[in-house]
Amino acid sequence: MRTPKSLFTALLCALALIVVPAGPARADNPIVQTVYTADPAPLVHNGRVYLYTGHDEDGSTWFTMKEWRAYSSTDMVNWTDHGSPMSVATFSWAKADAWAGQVVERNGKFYWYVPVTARASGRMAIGVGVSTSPTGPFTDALGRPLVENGEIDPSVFIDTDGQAYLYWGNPNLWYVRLNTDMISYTGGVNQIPLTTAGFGTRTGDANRPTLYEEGPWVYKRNGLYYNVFAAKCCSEFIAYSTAPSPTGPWTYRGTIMPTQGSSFTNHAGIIDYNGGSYFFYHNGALPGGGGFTRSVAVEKFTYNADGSIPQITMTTAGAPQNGTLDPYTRQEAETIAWSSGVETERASGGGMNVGFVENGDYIKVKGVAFGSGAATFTTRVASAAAGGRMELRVGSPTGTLAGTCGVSGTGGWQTWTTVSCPVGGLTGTQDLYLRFTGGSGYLFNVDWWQFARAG
Ligand code: FUB
Repeated sequence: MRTPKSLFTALLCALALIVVPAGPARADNPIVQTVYTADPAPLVHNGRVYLYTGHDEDGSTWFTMKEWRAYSSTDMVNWTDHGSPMSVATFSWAKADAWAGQVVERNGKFYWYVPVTARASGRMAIGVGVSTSPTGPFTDALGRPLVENGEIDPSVFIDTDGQAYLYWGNPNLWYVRLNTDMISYTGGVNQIPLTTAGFGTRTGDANRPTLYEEGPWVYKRNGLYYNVFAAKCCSEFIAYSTAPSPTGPWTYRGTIMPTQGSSFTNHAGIIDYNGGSYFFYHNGALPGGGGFTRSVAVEKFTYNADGSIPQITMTTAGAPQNGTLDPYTRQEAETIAWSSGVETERASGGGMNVGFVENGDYIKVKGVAFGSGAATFTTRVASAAAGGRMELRVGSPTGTLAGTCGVSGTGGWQTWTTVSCPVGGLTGTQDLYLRFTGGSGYLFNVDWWQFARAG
């Protein structure tokens, strides 16, 4: 038996019904609508952006987080869901709290540094997952914590000379010099002095005289070292410091993102990709969202000429699309710019599929380059129920109908078949909506789709 759709999804459906019909194309922030996500950690690898997040459980009243999630994109608006490649259960010595981590690649292996609560001590510790693929699965690299001092939020950075550093901490700020194996360190655990010159001045909290709170994100650009962090509490804002070396001395440089967005925490990750700079953060923007039900979002920005970072404001529009999506190659159904009602799950044949689809749910795929025209749509579907219809619409969920594919029952939610239908009017670059219609209950699952060109 499949579980009923979550309260979260029901709220999202309700919002979609109120806001979406006949309106303009929806904004694309937050990035993920199928679950609550938090603590973004982007990674650029082989021309693709991988986005690692935490997962706030529906209805949380604390940071109730059991697993991490992974997504990827080449255009910053259509994100492919890779599910959960690592969870608290990956670490046999951990008991809870899949909090903010970061993934780095070295010598073909991907290392995921994460804070979790250690079973034996009950304290926060930093574990390391490892995989040969950016989408996992990840296994415990050590079988024990790499470091354990009760503090959180690891950020890892490999300098141009090959020396890697692991930073972490709340309320303090620590680092170790990682060895090239990325799972051991030399030189002991070092504490970065939290001076007001380095991290700004906080008033009203004698125990925390500087603005540094948590969530460091350390990187180098044009020879300057940046430490972007969550400042003050609560609510947090995002600030940064710079230094001439990875170990300081740090100079406070001011606010990047002011307190905004109905989550009392924020958490930043910054990358350069395809000539642009991108700032990832989280807020409480989805229906039911708040401090413990957060969502990851992204904005594009440009560094000032002197290397300083401009102030960035949360938007619902998000980053502009970087390129277009090719409908003539196979696209995973879980590649989504915006969705309403649907969820994702592991597909029996590997990867993910879209499921829990009900009448009126839809998926938006942004900037689909149809060129001179598409003739046929083909999709891989499964249904343990009676099936339904997949409407292909342009511009909005109620936009012009380009074609309809009928889906029959296949005898199982993972019993897949391929169906095709003719389409018309799909030329140029359009936002494509896959809209699901049919009777009551769950209709069918979708694994992938692809168009064929006219002529
Ligand atoms: O997500 C749990 C904690 O909330 C993170 O570790 C912090 O950075 C804050 O975002």
